[in-house]
Amino acid sequence: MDNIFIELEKRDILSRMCEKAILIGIRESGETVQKAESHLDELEGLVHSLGIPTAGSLLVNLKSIHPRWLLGKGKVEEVTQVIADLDADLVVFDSDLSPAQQRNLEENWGTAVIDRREVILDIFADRASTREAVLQVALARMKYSLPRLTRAWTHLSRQRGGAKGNRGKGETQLETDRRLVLSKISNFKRDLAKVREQRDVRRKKRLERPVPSVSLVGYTNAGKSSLLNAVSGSQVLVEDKLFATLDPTTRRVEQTGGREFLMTDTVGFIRKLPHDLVDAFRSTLEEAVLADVIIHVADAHSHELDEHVKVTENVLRELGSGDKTRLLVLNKCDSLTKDEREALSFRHPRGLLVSAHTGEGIQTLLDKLGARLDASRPIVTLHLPPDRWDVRARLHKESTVIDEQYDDEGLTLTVRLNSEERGRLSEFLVDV
Ligand SMILES: Nc1nc2c(ncn2[C@@H]2O[C@H](COP(=O)(O)OP(=O)(O)OP(=O)(O)O)[C@@H](O)[C@H]2O)c(=O)[nH]1
Ligand SMILES: [Mg+2]
Repeated sequence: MDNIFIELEKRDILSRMCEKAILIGIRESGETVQKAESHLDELEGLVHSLGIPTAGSLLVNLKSIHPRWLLGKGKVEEVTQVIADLDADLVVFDSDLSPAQQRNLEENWGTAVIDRREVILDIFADRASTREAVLQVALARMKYSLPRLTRAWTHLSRQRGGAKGNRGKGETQLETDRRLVLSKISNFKRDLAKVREQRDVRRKKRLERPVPSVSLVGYTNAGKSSLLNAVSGSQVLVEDKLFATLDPTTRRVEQTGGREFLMTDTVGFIRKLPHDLVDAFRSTLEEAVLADVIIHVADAHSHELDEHVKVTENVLRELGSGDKTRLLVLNKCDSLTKDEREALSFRHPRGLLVSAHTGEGIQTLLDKLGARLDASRPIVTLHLPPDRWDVRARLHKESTVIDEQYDDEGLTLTVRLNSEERGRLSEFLVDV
């Protein structure tokens, strides 16, 4: 393998080699301490998801950005002391670091330094299991690493006995490395296109039977997979970890009254989700937002509920589904006090209080969902003459038949049809 890819791989597993992390939260001007602290808590959750224990954390008021280190010189020295006191080998920033800042801080502190984006990329890399997810994450990682190649090269040249006097050679090498990575990126894109083609074929197959579709979207850890399990009685992986789900999982849900729908659980969102990841997962997410109804699941117990709702709405808008109607589910209501419930209902009058754990509110959710789906597929009556049994066969295969009655003149069917089907079968429609 080319050296550059070995270097990149080393970088990819860097955080996994670390044993004790210090977290640095940045309080931006105008941000409350409480909000900055809950962002820091979220970062701790992310780092924990990587399996790295946190030894300590610092909240820094950032008045101005120091181009070399992001932090001011005094702060950098303060952190040096904290690292020594706690014997940490990793420093994690909640905000983005430029490649140069990252390199300067690593050299200064003698520890690994990563930012929030890299943590999220690492988690996604750990979780990815299907070929599509693996490729998507690898692509996002490469794009993240490309501008950081200078740093990879610095490490490499040091190993080879110092960069001094070698500078010219180093830069030529850097160019070659860049080209190698770019060509790897285009290979990934080609492989991804192939995998997506296969998924499209599977999706089209599903669409041959026009069962309505519902997707679950929302902030990570909101309880989307739990809700899918509660509604469909299945056993999708549920974990108290951020980004437990990366690949969309679809389940068929059948209800009484001839209602059925496909419900898809999907990757969760998070604030400052790296753009490369949104891009990488765009095709999987777009499929989710194409659903007939979108259920936005939020964790009602979280202090940051409103921010989570906003982040999710923003990503949905970015994916082009900002105006599609959706149901807001305020999950985990079993953990709320009576007062909290009232306050929440006041703040989110349209939100449905639900608990995937106790089942509270699930029936109401299904009723609302049913009403939305029914509105798009009303019940109609069709009458088929005896020579059109082919239509009957097709209806049974492709639609939801609720009832059928034979008589002397043929067959009367009660069916649910969407507008496209109603148009196609208009000659058989009976006015009732
Ligand atoms: N108390 C309570 N906890 C819940 C409820 N629903 C889910 N949880 C917990 O919340 C955590 C996350 O649940 P998941 O269903 O994995 O959440 P998710 O939205 O699929 O998360 P990602 O796949 O990581 O985006 C788990 O620890 C669940 O047990 C609920 O109704 N009440
Ligand atoms: Mg999940």
